[in-house]
Amino acid sequence: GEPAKWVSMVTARTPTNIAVIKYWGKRDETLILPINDSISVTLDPNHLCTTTTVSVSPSFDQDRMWLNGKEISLQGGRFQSCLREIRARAQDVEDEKKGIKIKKEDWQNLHLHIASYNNFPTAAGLASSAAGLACLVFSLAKLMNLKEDNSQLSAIARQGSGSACRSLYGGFVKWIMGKEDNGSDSLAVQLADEKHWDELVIIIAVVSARQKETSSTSGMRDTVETSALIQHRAKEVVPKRIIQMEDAIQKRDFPSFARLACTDSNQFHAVCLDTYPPIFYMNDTSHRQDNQLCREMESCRRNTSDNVQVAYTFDAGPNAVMIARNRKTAALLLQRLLYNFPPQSDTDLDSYIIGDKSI
Ligand code: 2P0
Repeated sequence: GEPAKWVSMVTARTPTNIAVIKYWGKRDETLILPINDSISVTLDPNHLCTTTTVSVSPSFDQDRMWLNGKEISLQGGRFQSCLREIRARAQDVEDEKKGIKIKKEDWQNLHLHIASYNNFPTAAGLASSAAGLACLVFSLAKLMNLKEDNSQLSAIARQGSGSACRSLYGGFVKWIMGKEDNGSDSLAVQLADEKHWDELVIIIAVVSARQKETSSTSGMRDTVETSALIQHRAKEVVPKRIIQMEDAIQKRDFPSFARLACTDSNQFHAVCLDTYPPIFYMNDTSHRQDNQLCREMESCRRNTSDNVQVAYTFDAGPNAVMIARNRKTAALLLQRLLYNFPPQSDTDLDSYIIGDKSI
């Protein structure tokens, strides 16, 4: 008779990550291999996360994907690279109760349905691709019973979007650029888990939830082709900062952490400005916040002998990400922000997102 029809499903949730030493520039566009190491903080999964359900059934006749309820194409080279890499590592799956028995070679012919939701604005420079691709790779790896650990999975997620590789771990994460041409050693490692420095609080000022104008992919391509400053950054500046940042994280040295994060963010935006044609990710509101945050950091440093309380970083979009030293500082910071930058529907400042650092 008819073979039993079944559906096997896995749901996973992955937070986004915020780089404190930035990734900007590739040495290989297809494999997504970067020109420098980077370090990030993974947010807790209650804010800014992607939830993805992947399912497989013999009744599915093609791979399909929905993002926030709308069907999207899976034809892009990056999706296909991830799917190919995962299928190549798929294992036998057996669930007697549900009558599911999949041999590893069957995965080549079985089709997938993927449904993904972001709980934050897509492509507004809030690293939606990081959480999305990390979640896709992780949930598919569970569905297909892969034996690879999270670092090995991160090298697959990397081929979907560079920053995605850092979302496979919580806490503080380093993406090692690697030396190999085939990308096998370009992967993420956890520097410290989510409990290591759990008094930090992250506040994101959503200056604009609109789609950004320059995609990271084309922006960093233009930078590598035209900026002289990027070579200096990748070869001279970042290698030293990576060592210093690892040390600051390990010692929970907030003043060093803050200084490194802020100067690295500013150099990233300087490199964008050094690109031809120049890339402007920050708008007037971000620049005003940047100025104010800089001034506050400076006055903290002068008045209280290096007792800096807040770090900030701006990604490939206008939104400010602030990292407060503890909950008390976060409460004070938020009061000042709400006073100086009140959220109003008739301005371009929409809201604040507050999250703990931990996963
Ligand atoms: C980062 N950004 O380290 C840096 C800082 C934006 C500014 O990683 O082409 O979306 O998919 O590898 O990962 C954004 O770049 O670019 C990014 P692709 P991705 O978080």
